[in-house]
Amino acid sequence: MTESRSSGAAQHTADVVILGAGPAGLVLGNLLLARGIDCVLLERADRAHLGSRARAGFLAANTVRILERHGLAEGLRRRGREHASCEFRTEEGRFRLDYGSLGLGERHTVYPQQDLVTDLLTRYLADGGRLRFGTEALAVLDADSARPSVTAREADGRPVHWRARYVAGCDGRHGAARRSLPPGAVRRYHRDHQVSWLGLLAEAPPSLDAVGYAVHERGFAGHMARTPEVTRYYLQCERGSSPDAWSEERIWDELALRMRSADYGPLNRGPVLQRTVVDLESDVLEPLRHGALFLAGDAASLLCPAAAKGANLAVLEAELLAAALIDDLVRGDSAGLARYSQRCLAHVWRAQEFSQWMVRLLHAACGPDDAALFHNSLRRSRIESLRTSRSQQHWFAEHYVGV
Ligand code: RFL
Repeated sequence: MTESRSSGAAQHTADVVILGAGPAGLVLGNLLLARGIDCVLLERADRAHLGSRARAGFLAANTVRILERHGLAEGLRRRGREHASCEFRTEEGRFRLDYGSLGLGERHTVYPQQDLVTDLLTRYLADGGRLRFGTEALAVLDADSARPSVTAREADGRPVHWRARYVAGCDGRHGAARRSLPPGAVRRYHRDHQVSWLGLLAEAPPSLDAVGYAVHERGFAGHMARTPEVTRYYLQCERGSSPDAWSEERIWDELALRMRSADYGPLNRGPVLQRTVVDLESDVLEPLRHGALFLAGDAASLLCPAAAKGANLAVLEAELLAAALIDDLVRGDSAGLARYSQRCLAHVWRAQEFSQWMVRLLHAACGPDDAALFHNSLRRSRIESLRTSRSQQHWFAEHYVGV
């Protein structure tokens, strides 16, 4: 590593410059650091923000295995809780699916993403990892050359220039890695599901010991435990709705109605800590590489939250990228880097397929037209298959908890 200053911008070097300290960037950083690779993480946010950004919560069994394999699972083993059941509530009634005892017999571990990020961050810094908080990457330059670099702005506004051998774009869907891809270098497949959710985090204990999926003529409602005190809820809402248009009273009344509390028991109410509107969209970039720039996590592929796959794919891709970079930088073997994109894309498309299936399962189409009636009949038929067909339940279990 060298550090110097010329033409106003501080100049630094690292073998691997990682953009973004979310699950993808932090897993990658920890694995590279453990093998003595010279790397640095550039993160736009400050540390407090990272430790409080509530997003995912359901970790697949394979994600837990990856974290355990690298000694990064201590926090989730201590504080995470196993989860293996979901409940569907529809106009026809309700049923439980104990997916943990079907398919591959695997379970989720419920562990809030901000706690995982905090654990990974603490470990990386304790092991002496370099991380620049408050540093926004602006562009990746010369990615198709042997000497790529990153321009960035530090917390105090000063410009900085990082030269690297490889750049890992782990900075999400709106990050600098995606923005820096030249036209035509990578193809983007995009799908807008034409559905929006109001994502809520409530300081209220979970109301059922299962993930709850309610399909209702007024729209989807979802219930997901986060901790014994906090629950995530979703309410399908109009595209373009403002989160502020939803008072706490309206939120709880609408949740109670769609979750059919009158039939199946009341919800535990409490203050709503966070509300955001999420438009359900998916995309995949192909390939996940442009020269020396590699993409992982949401920067590589956006999964709509209907099937809770995004953070899990981020961890899987980070492990694959770390192994490939280590092979190259330690042993001079670049075969893993050459295969990286193809290996990830096989997982990405399977996850996209299941997410898409979930989107269609959970949302009723509105309107009296033929297309809406057709969609709703198919949806009812799918739910009925899930309720009655053993092989369908096994298929669901395998895809729901797998990555
Ligand atoms: P992240 O977590 O977005 O981290 C990217 C990091 O990059 C930083 N950054 C930059 N840093 C420097 N320069 C720039 N120019 C930068 N631009 C951005 C950001 O500050 C941030 O720290 O991406 P990563 O690591 O790829 O991880 C992806 C996951 O966060 C995401 O897929 C999941 O949260 C998706 N997701 C869920 N996934 C699951 O597996 N299970 C779930 O239960 C689940 N629930 C959810 C979710 C996503 C949600 N939202 C955000 C729609 C629930 C919700 C509400």
